[in-house]
Amino acid sequence: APPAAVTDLYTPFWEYAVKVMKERLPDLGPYPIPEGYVHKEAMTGKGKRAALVTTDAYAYQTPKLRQIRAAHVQGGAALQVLNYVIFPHMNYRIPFFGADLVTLPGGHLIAIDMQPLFHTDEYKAEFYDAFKAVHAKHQAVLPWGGDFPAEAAQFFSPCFLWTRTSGDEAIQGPVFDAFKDYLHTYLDFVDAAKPVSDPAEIEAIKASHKAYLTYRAEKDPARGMFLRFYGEEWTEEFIHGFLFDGLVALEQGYTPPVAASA
Ligand code: DBV
Repeated sequence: APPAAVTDLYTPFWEYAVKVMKERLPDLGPYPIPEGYVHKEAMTGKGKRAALVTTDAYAYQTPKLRQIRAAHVQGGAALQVLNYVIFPHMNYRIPFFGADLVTLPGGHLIAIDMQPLFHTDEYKAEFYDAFKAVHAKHQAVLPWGGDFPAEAAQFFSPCFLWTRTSGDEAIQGPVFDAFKDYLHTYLDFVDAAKPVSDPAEIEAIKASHKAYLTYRAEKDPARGMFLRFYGEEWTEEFIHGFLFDGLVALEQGYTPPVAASA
């Protein structure tokens, strides 16, 4: 018989990320999570198919990184999600870190990227040229994930790692290896990042964050799942009040913090 599917594939990813962030981001501190959204559970299905689905939220920040957050959904071997995004403060040109690690009854869907703010040649040279060979190495051992919504293409980088696969070994081996490389490279960007002070450039960065946040909040592929499990009020607050809360921040007059030393 095939080995029983692993019911907790993504905890090692998140534990690794927290360990590395604690090592590499000395200013790491907690980021507030709205009351009642740290942990949620509900029963789904009936009879023999009844199962508990839990969602846990985690969040941090640093002087350069406005919000580092993750949502971890666990409902047995056929329902596991770790969605992990880092949103820099809007006076830095660095990309977003984005990982969407999804296991559903049909298999695993994995998206890992450092999502660009701009699509200029200069931006590509700054952040992606040096990493292209690493991306190619990882993508070569994972089947390309196929079509994704055309609208989403503008939010991915030339180093978008995208796979649909089955078998837990692929997650524990090549996907985990790729995740580590992307996270370390991203933290290299954070180390090197210098604040932007030109108001016009800050406005351009804010506009790019706004477009990304708007797309992701409106098109969140998890909305249907969350609605089924936890209802509308919880779902919309989780999406707008936590997962993509930068939109609210911008509406409320967000301005990037003044850097202590440039
Ligand atoms: N995706 C999220 C959050 C999730 C989540 C916050 C906490 O942004 C889970 C949960 N993603 C999730 C689920 C699915 C996907 C799919 C449950 C499966 C939905 C389904 O099949 O029912 C990358 N995630 C996807 C898809 C892509 C991504 C391309 C396939 C969507 C499709 O085919 O319609 N990451 C995702 C994405 C962006 C990103 C769309 C856009 C910038 O960064």
